[in-house]
Amino acid sequence: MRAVSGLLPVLVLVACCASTATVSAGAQRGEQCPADITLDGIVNRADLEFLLILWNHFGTDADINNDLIVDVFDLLELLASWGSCDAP
Ligand SMILES: [Ca+2]
Repeated sequence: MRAVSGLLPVLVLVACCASTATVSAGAQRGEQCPADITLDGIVNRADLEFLLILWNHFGTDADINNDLIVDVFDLLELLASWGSCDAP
């Protein structure tokens, strides 16, 4: 039960935001800021939405670490990069 309740915030976020996000398979990630999936110069909620929508998918733009699957390691990298791509 504890594991299920831990996933609840993630599931709620996906449910709430999946309809408003758009997925562009052709977008290229910035080399300076690979977690900036949406290429807007900042790693934020929009990037998190893309990652969660594409969770467990292969060969997508949300595969930040290029290991061919979107998983917890991509999420951790995104969270570590949170904020402006120009920040030191
Ligand atoms: Ca990955």
